[in-house]
Amino acid sequence: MAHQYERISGKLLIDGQWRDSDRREPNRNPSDLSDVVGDYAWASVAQAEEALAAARRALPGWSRSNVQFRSDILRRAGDAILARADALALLLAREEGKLLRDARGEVMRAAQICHFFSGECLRPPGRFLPGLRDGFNVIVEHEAVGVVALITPWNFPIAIPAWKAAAALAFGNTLVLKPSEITPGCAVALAEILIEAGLPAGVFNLVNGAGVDLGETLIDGADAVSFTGATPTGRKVLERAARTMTKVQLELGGKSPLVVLGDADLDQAVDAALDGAFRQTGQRCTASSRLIVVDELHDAFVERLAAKVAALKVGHALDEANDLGPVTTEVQLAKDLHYIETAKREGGELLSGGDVLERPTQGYYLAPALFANTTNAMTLNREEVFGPVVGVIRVADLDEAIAVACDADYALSSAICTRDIAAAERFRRASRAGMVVINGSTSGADYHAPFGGRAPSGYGSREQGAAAADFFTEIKTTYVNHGVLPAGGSNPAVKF
Ligand code: TXE
Repeated sequence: MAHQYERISGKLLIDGQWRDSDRREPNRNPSDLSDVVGDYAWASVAQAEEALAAARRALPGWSRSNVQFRSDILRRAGDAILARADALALLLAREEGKLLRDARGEVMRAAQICHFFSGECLRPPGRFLPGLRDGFNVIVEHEAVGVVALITPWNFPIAIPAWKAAAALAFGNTLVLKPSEITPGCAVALAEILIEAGLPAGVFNLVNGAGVDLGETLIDGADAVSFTGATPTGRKVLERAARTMTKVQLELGGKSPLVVLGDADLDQAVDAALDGAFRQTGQRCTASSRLIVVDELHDAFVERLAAKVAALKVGHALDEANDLGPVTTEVQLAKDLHYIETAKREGGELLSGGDVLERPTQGYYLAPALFANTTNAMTLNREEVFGPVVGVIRVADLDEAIAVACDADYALSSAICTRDIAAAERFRRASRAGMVVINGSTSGADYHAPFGGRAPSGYGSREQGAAAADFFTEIKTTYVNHGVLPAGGSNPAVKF
């Protein structure tokens, strides 16, 4: 029977048991507020503590489990996600408002990540070194960090939990996942899939609820916390973690520049801007949220982009004819409208959109907004909107473009459209961002490459690919005195 997530009665997963709680909250579909996607148990602090204790009990067994055993579980989980891709995509589109085709792409990414880390189980980093002292060998092992708390945002409700959890599990950690209380459905589905794939009780625990209520307990009780969310929230996580010296990995906000030079392929640059700024309703931390265009191409670029933005169809996430779904929450919609009014007040010229839209079903629909004549000093270009609201900044040349691009309080991603490879290299070297794209939008990362940015867009190790081992393992250097002396030149023990 094809798997269906008609209406989830979301429970907590603690020590292998699905548990209810005293508090339950409904989640509604931002495309159609009459559609209750599910009602979910919200964990108490005591239940978060129970989950941490379960993960602690499961750690000795899991961290020293057979790597093929671990690898098989992650492979089965990836297979199960693929088998349920349509049902998971429908659930994701209903709870987050992401277009169904984008939701399906995110589900596929979650499956690919599970398969990738299934392989990483078998090749953890580590080295064997000959000892400097006669009779010694040196083993450099990467062990599990321990109990890890994963705190995730609402904009990628299955991919981000998957890319944190699969990496954590691959390297022998046990974990407590606290998804965004706005989109818990996919996290519940992921937990079901991992349990069915054979995860022993207590290895993976799920506590839903407000991070402001559960965050401190999770940070205090874990050996490490991997957090993705807004920069101000990330700062609170870091401050709290300092008290217990909990290891911290933060993936935070962005204000990523897309630079367009005069020799760029105009259609490619416009499509990169349209995708990077507005796809997924602009709710991506790597969104191209500042469009920096040199005089030579500025007017043609703005004219063509404005026409494409005006033509974007905004509507129900399940209607494949649409280009954008709704904004995910009422709070986010209000934030988007605030930045639109502020940009107008500060002198930006609104070329398209900016209005709340009425649709057959009640939801949070916003016409994507494009501003021209904006400056890098405007609030719109200083602060993260995290919505379909973007400004164009006009510059004279590459030098000014680089100066404006680098003048930001974020450093997550950046991009440049140009045919001039020397200009691209100058931009790449100058960018402080953790990720750079040449001739494309600032969004769209590969799961086998490091993902993330510099502070204040990130803190600690990068995620994904082989870089994930930096956060999810701790190095242990072991000196073995086996006593077999060298046949040739020797180096008698030197006290150090
Ligand atoms: O963030 P929030 P949201 C950024 C994105 C935007 C924001 C949107 O750019 O700024 O995140 O996501 C929990 N202690 N990124 O609204 O509010 C909360 O319950 C501990 C960047 O979700 O920060 C949720 O589970 N936890 C990113 C999670 O933190 C707390 C990609 C995030 O919530 C807490 C995605 C607290 N005090 C979004 N308060 C990237 N760079 O990759 C809340 N939470």
